Amino acid sequence: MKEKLQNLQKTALKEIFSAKDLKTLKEVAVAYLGKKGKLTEILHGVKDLPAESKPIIGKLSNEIKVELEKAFADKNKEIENLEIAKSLNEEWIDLTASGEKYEYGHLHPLTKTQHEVENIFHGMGFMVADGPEVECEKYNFDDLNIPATHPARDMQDTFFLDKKPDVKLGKLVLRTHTSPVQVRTMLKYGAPLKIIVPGRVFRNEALDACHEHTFDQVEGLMIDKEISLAHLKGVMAEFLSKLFEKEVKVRFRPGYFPFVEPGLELDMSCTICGGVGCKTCKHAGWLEFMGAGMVHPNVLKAGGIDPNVYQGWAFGFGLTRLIMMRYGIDDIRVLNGGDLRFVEQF
Ligand code: FA5
Repeated sequence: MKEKLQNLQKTALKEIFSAKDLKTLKEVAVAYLGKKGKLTEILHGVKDLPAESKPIIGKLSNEIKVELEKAFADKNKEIENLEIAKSLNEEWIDLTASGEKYEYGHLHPLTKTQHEVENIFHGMGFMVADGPEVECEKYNFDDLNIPATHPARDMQDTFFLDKKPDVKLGKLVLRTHTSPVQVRTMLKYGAPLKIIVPGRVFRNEALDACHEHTFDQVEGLMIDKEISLAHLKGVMAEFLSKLFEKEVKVRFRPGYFPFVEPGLELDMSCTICGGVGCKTCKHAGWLEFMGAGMVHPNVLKAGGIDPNVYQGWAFGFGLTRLIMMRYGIDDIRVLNGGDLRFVEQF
């Protein structure tokens, strides 16, 4: 009997130590210490043993019972701790981690470049002026010396608003360029004047990769005493070199705009090849950049400035085309197309 008890003790301890989870451990406990457990049955049978072995077996059985109960309790704690550690490991939170990244919106490349353009001109003492997108014929055309016969005043080129024309201001139009802000600011501030005017303009265009009906321009105007085209050349070379972060040269070619005299086209040296000639500049070394010229005396007069005292120059370039050149965009329509896959690249 003693031997049987000792074997039971050995196997019970072995099973307790090798239990991997609480369920198995509980099954082992029931098998030995439960109501019908192996040790319980022996304990119940002690009373029927011969008198001489009763105290010995009774004592031994009780000792084994206490030992097994302690072993169960210890193992139970060990398994519980292991399970807690395991779940902590699985649910572990790194409070120092930087967290989930949120997608923030950002400025459109057009707006970003507009801000850069404004900053550079600000640095050269230019004020940023603004004007209405719904303009009247007087400022968009008449005051700019654009005659009634000019093709821009044709329904096919300009969006006219379906409103009764004003006797003095004429019909309402979506401004076709930023130039109407020239006379508006001359009337408001007088001379001397140094402004740029970034803004949206509209033309009833046949659309293609280079032509939009809605695009952005930047107007420039400098009026003072003894102002010449040399100032324009200096300002534009400085502006373009700052924007492209490399030396950019400029050159003039004759051009015609009714509101300047003489009128000119300004080319910039190709920013890709530096003027040597490449595919982008069609091997010319130069890229067409903008229209400009000395402000026509009639425009100065319309702005209330005496052309015998003051003179100046004006320019207008396409901000949208500048951005295409800057980022190598080959179709203007993607800029205002609203496709996030395009915008997210910037
Ligand atoms: C003008 O609009 C004149 N107001 C510029 C000017 C101002 C000349 C002051 C002299 C003195 P032009 O029509 O060429 O000029 O347009 C100027 C620029 O706008 C062009 O060089 C081009 O870059 C851009 N542009 C013209 N039409 C479109 C269009 N449909 N889509 C995108 N950009 C255009």
